[in-house]
Amino acid sequence: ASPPVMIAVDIGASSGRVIIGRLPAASGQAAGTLEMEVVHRFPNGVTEIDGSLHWDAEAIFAQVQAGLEAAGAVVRENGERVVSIGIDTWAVDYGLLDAEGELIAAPHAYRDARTDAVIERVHATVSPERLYAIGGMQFLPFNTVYQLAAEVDLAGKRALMIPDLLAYWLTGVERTEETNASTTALFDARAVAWSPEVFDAIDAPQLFAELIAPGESYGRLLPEVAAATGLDPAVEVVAVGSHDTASAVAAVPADDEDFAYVSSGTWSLVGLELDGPVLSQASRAANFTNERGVDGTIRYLQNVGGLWLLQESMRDWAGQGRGRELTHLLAGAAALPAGPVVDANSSEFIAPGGMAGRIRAAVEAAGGSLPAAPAEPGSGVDADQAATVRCIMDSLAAGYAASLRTAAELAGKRPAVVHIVGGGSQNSLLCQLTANATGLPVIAGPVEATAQGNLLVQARAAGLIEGGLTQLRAAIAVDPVRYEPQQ
Ligand code: ADP
Ligand code: LRH
Repeated sequence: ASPPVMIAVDIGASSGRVIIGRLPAASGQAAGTLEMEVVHRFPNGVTEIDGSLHWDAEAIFAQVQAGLEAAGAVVRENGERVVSIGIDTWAVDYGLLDAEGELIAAPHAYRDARTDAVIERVHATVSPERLYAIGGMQFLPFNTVYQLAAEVDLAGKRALMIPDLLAYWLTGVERTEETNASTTALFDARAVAWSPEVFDAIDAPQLFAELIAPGESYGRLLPEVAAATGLDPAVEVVAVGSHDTASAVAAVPADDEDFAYVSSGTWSLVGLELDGPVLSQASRAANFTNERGVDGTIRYLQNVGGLWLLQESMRDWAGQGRGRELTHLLAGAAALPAGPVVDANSSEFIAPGGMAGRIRAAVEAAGGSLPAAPAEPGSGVDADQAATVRCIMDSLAAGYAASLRTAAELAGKRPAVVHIVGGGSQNSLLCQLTANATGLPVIAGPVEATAQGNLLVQARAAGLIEGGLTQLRAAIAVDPVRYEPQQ
């Protein structure tokens, strides 16, 4: 029989990839190790339409189809067989469908400011305390509950979260994957079900589709999708931790010791894996979230501003004609001593644009300073750029350490190690600063943890691997780099 493979569609806020995963059979006692082949990469980002920020979902879907077509070609060439496709993306955003099941408009992106006007109104009908007691969500201005409250007319409409929208376009089946549903603040963390109370409070119909858990199948490919991609119509689209962070945490290469993690990409998601939610007032006051993970775990974590601050600073400099390579910027920052820090968690950094200037302003507001931009930019990394990048790294490391300390206190845990996964795990300055700030060893990698978590859940659904997260984690491909805390 032809060897089975899985396809991961993993789309972050800054880029997407389509990856073929193979899980060779275990030999003797040792579990097999996941092998990955990236067949398609594409940039992602928000699009401004009439002054507000959106995702071009149709363009993203075209990239997904292109990736599936590329994967299909590789698989045919190798004489393999695709058993399933799994999709993960960022959380909280959704597309609205009309009565015919057509997408009404490009989905709003979470960095859009439209919720500013409604948050107080929502809190007047359902208090932040009550919202937390139900959903256990960190207050973030873009939580789905506020986005829905900002919609003008929801009558007769249906909503699908972004990964579910892509799965719907592949299969024609409407479902809401559970880990992502848990990020909406419309979800009851204890009942693991939608919360009618919260929908009522914002006067919205319960417009999301029935829940589906990681490992369950949405259904088979639509004939037209099979024809367009060259894949077999028998291929199933299987739910994974469709919230990218859920898939990333599933692929933290932890062994038995108590661990903390940082899923480091556009955002940094910093926290612990728990068996149950922490819904206490102390937890609310500390603004920790209880997102659902694969296998019913709880991702007890906090969103820290993340490499978005760096991405946006780089975009700024490129616009000024002094774009610099990431590796050069990081080397420039690593050569400097620790400098001023900003609160990377602050909502002042959520919106795009003018980031380097906003960081400078925040440093100055706190009484510090960064070198001025030169009148005549040099050919290499300028002093202000190196100092800004250094500030971002010091601020992220400080933010990680503060979040982890609080998480450990509130959850009554003592993590022995911090795993950093995702694109940021390649940032050795950030990894070392995190070890220093937390006083714990940092284990960096894998870079593509999210895709690995996605593929391993599919592999288990296909019967290629058995067991819980411990067994799945034993199959992760990683050559981790370890950083010891230094003074
Ligand atoms: P997302 O899934 O949110 O789009 P990723 O996990 O792909 O994000 O991480 C993207 C980030 O990874 C970039 O913003 C960049 O800072 C970092 N990164 C990518 N490549 C490297 C590298 N070679 N060295 C250091 N950092 C890197
Ligand atoms: C990371 C992420 C994060 C969410 C944010 C919207 O990609 O999914 O977990 O909070 O995007």
